[in-house]
Amino acid sequence: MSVAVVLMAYGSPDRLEDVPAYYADIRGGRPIPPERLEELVERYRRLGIEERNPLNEITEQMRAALERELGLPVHTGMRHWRPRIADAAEQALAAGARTIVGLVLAPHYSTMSIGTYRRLLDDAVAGRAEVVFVDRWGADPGYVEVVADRLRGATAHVVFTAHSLPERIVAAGDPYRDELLESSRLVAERAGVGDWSFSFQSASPTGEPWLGPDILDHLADLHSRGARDVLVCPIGFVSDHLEIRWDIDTEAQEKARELGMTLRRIEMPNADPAFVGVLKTLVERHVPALR
Ligand code: FEC
Repeated sequence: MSVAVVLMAYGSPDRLEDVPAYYADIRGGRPIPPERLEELVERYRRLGIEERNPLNEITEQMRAALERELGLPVHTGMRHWRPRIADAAEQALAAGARTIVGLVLAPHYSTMSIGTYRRLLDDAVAGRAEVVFVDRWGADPGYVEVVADRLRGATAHVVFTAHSLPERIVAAGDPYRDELLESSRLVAERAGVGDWSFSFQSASPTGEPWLGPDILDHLADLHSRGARDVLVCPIGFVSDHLEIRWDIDTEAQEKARELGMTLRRIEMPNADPAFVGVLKTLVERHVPALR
């Protein structure tokens, strides 16, 4: 049996000049208001992404570390940038993979996130190998411990966050919000943190309601209830990318400052060996022959 892993992530533009094409990919052909494009270019510029993108380099570090740990080929497949999920699948097949494990660097299932990654991988493989897909891992004890370890001893109010999605997914029975709340509860319990809450972040103005509360409103609410020190734990993300470096470290930080609050956030798992060990175990658990 020849096994390969396709490690999937949202993806980030390689250079500043790639932002228009990257954004067009995210929008899937729907028109982009010019001011929104300018705003996005400016965010990437302020994060220092001109000729190279340190955000994609983190994904590469995770891939290389997982490959080393597993002793199996691991190929990166990006949802919105290069190398594409389809490129990763072709590489795995060309190297003779008969079983392809699909693992997304996002712990919680939603039809709009993990469901889409799964469809992209299945379509790319098109029956030429067996696809074993890891649908969710937000309640995995190893992952819970990696995050809990970053919260132990916290005295500030802990705010768990995750990417928002259009509110209509809840009525459609999507498990995303429930999985996020359960993950937050498990991590808080494991870390011995009693004072915590949850909010969404990074909603897009697409003209329909998105899941809330948004972190910026939530900070104001916490302030009005007397909180002054906040520790943000982005439970729905695992690496330092735009949604962390901009939406939390820049926007939420500014909001906290305006309110006279102190805001810190946990270090993201990135390529921390303990987290790579969690990813390794997830792969092994899904392919019995690897155990
Ligand atoms: O570091 C980077 O350069 C990329 C950071 C990034 C991550 C990420 C994760 C998720 N997104 C999810 C859903 C949506 C939906 C839309 C949407 C829009 C954007 C835009 C940027 C962006 N997202 Fe994102 N997302 C990241 C970046 N995302 C940039 C476009 C600008 C904007 O609208 O603010 C709305 C698309 C539309 O317009 O129709 C929906 C979900 C995740 C978490 C799961 C995952 O990582 O795949 C869900 C990282």
